[in-house]
Amino acid sequence: MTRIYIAGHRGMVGSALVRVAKQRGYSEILTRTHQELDLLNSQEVDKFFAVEKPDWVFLAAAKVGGIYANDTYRADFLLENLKIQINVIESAYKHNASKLLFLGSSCIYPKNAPQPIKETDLLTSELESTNEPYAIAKIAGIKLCGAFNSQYGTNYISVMPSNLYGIGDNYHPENGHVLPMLLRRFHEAKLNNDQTVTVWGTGKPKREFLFADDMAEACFYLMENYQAADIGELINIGTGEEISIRDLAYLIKKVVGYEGEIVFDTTKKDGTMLKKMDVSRLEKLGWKYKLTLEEGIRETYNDFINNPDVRL
Ligand code: GFB
Repeated sequence: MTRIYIAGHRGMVGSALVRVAKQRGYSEILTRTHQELDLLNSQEVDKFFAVEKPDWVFLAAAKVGGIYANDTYRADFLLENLKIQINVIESAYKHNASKLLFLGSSCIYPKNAPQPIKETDLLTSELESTNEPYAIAKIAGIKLCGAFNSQYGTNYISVMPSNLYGIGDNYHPENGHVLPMLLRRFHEAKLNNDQTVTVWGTGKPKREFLFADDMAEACFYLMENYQAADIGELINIGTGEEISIRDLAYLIKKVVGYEGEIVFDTTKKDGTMLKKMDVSRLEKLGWKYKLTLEEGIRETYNDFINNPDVRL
């Protein structure tokens, strides 16, 4: 039976990977909390791999956050993500993991990349400043996986998801991503009978959103059916559909049932204006997303309401 290690299992993507692994019948699923295994500590990581010897590794552990967190904690985002990636990828090699899936992000692509963004657009022009440290760390992870594959014949796959949302997201009032932050803000405005809800920026930027459990299905689909050689250096995972932040806000307003007004705080940064990905390569490999954005937001809102601890 394949022994699977899911690094970052308590995060939104990691917990979706655990759910999907169980649904697909995997029984040897290794997970460690931050207290049990500090992924920033190379000795601890090496010892874990030496003892547990996982066959497959899903590297979903990372320091993540929205535009404000990325732009504020620039050194932390670069340093911690480089350390996590180097420790896990090197130990996977040293202890003969047969396959590894590395989770990147659509923010690795140039801020003015032609739309929809293709995998070949990587490093063709400058990055978006607000999340450049995170993007550089993720690009380094992609390049490290590719370098191991070329020098040592390993089978490491790098996947680039669009903006993700879903069960167990981070609802931090400052450091979260746009969708969970707006969901929480509209919910609290409804409870408090607030007249208005503020949305950051102009509302003009567009984003592509993928439900985390759809993303987890795509990860297992690729790991079960393809090798790194079939996929190339990286592959986009998304819906290929985009929505403006403004329209997203009105959609969330509808799902939450908030009756007040929406105002835009243009003193806050917009970040990248467009981030729609070309997902045709993944579709050719036989995978397509399931949940529409409205269905996904409704499921996420139910999780938010029924699990108050996600708001911590
Ligand atoms: O999810 P988000 O913070 O990050 O989306 P990015 C930011 C966009 O949503 C900007 C607008 O245009 C913001 O102005 N926005 C509106 C808000 N209201 C809010 C709000 O209340 N909170 C937030 N956070 N944004 C991230 C990268 O970029 O994309 C990460 O920073 C990662 O590293 C992620 O790559 C996928 O989409 O701009």
